Amino acid sequence: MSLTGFTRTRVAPDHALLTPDTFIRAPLPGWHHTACIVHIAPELGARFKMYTVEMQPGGSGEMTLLDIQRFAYVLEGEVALEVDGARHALGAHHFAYLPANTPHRFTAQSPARMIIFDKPYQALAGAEMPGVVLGYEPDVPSSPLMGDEALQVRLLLPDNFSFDMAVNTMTFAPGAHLSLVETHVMEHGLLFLQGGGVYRLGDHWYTVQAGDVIWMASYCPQWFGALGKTPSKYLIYKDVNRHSLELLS
Ligand code: UGY
Ligand code: MN
Repeated sequence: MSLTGFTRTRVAPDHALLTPDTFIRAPLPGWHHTACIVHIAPELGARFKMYTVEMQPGGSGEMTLLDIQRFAYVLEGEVALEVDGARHALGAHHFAYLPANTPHRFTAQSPARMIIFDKPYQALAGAEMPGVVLGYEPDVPSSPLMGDEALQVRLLLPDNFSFDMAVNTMTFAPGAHLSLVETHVMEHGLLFLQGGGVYRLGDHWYTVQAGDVIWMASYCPQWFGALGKTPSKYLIYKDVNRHSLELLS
């Protein structure tokens, strides 16, 4: 309960920091016995949707829209995923990518939380359609970002032109930081998984911590420095591998 009217949440034209004290829960089509917290959406200026689903045991989720691909990352609890006639058990840190127009159903086996990224798929002439991807984040090999061993990146989706989105984790050793103020055409949706530090977004510096969500619009200058004595880690979405000239038509 806020008695002061204070929050770290900030919404600007090219970025947003959304902290858990300001989250609002609501139903969404396709999700049953599930509360949804929409963090990032076209209403904010984004070209994708990022939301948390809080599922009761037996709660379920399906795709109700055409041509929308989905990436789901389990934060907590046990979830069964039925897709292509098979049933998969997903626990914390398991993830699933469902290509557009792939019927599927998530069913919570316990109280469960997942973070979801939904995005219209942009097919590319000459590239194969992507397939279903399932994985467990700790099993994905990591590599240093730009040669910095203190900053490890895991690519959760294959790095090829079939995919028009990437979802990665980035783990910063205490004191590690991005080596430049990145300013790029890709937009981001980010969830802090652990630790915290200082995030520069545009001309603002924010303290951030586990549970926070950040939206970075295309070209939003961005930099992060990790604070504390334990590693900091975030899950980060970006759009990749496509020309954006269709936005002109
Ligand atoms: O992949 C990225 O663009 C990433 N390095 N950005 C970020 O962490 N803000
Ligand atoms: Mn970036």
